[in-house]
Amino acid sequence: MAFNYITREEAAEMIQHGNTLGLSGFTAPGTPKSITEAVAEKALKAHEAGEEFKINLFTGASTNDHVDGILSRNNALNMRAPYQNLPDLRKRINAHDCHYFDRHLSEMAQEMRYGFYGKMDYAIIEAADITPDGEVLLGCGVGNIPTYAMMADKIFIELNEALPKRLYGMHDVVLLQDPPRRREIPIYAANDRIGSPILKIDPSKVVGIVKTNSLDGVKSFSAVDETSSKIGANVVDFLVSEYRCGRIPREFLPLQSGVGNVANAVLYGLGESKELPSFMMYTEVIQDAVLELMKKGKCTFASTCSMTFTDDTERDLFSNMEFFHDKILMRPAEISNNPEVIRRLGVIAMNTALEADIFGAVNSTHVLGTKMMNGIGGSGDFTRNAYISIFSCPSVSKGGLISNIVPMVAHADHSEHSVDVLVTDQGIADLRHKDPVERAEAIIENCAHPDYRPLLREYLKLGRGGQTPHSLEAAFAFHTAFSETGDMRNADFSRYAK
Ligand code: 0RQ
Repeated sequence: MAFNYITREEAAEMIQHGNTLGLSGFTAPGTPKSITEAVAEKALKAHEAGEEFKINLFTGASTNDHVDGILSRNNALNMRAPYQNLPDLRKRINAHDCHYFDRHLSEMAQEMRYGFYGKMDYAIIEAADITPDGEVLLGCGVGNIPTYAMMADKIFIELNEALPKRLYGMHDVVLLQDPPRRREIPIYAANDRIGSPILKIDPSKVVGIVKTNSLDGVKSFSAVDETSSKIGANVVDFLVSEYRCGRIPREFLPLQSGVGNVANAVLYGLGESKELPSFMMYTEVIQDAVLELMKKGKCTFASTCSMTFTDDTERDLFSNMEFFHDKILMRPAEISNNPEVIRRLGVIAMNTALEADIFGAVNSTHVLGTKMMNGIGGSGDFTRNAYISIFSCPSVSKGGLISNIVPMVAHADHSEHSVDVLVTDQGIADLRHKDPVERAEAIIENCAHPDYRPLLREYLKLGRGGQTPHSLEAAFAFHTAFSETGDMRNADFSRYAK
């Protein structure tokens, strides 16, 4: 079938106020870069003319400035799910200009198929190539596009000429059957392939192809700072000691790692370790550090949903495809983050917390309990099902005004039932095999910043009995002190004394 090549403005012309769109990609890679900009411009003109114009948007995870950035600045998002990480959108969400619902990334696609979220008008797919009969070679991230492409009434393709055709073979595209007919997912090792190298779509649904030509534009990380490198070293020490005493098998286990500086520092630390063997990853994103580890032979394979590489690393990959091609497989989010597979493979999960409490509950999403930061992302998918689940964060933020170890988290994303190990720049608290008070002692003594240890010890003594001796009156004294005085160190527990 001959496709229609159109401009991004012609595509945007077709998209109407109230339409629901589903995009390919996961983080910036694989995410469209052009049509949504024209939609944002259309929204701006409509608003200037006093007309309503907002769309509903489903993605794989976070996106890029061409999507969440400009659409938010132009107030063109009515509803957004399942994850985001850009300041412009964060502002809209916290001001209630955009209805955001934050879902476990492994669940988004199936819930869309179950009919929980209504109909989808358009899917926009970034492609490296497309054949006339609808075989799409995807870009550097998959996300939920197999489901969105199947559900959407119409499809736009963004054919990105910067993507090499040699990406063929680096995708494992699968569409799961839904209950009660779902079967097991036959992945028994991180490098098992179960699906197709291409996404098959109905070519009659394609209403236009827009050409683009740009890399994914992932921002570089700042150099690993002292705190991140201490956290990274502590995580590596923990893994080495587990390995030494045989609680991790000799051939090691696949790793999952979140995004950001700490995740990068941990991976570089693992690369330096002489004692740990080479390993595979079963994760949702791979960052620059993973490519370095592959060059060193330390990481032998990565199953992921996206290659979240900075542009320089993306260029490095594209010019060394012979070396990397068979070492990376990109899968849909419902496979990369699938609880069944994570538990079967024994994935070691490493994620970042905003704050953790002395009993081991973790807040990953809400700054000081109320303001949405990014979302739960894939952290819940991995944490709940991991062989060992590790959370890390700096012991303090904002120069010490905020303790990231608090009496009680102001919002709970991961309960103490799922968190095995907590790591900060101060040290490691192994929470396994410990009752709540033992966990609190380990977290206060090993993970809290020394400035906050006396206050946390005082809080623990205030508890009014029970297995988890919280003081419900004083549980948010740190947060209250911060909102009243700008410094959690001003928490005053004397007023709660028995
Ligand atoms: O603020 O930017 O103004 O300096 O929060 O903190 O320490 O740089 O942490 O960038 O690694 O993000 C949990 C948000 C951590 C992230 C979270 C302030 C701090 C700073 C950022 P500034 P850091 P990171 C894989 C798995 C959920 C999703 C997930 C996340 C800013 O890791 O979104 O795990 N996780 N996905 O100063 C107030 C506190 C604070 C605080 C830090 N307790 N109170 N502010 N900050 N702690 C990825 C995917 O799912 C795709």
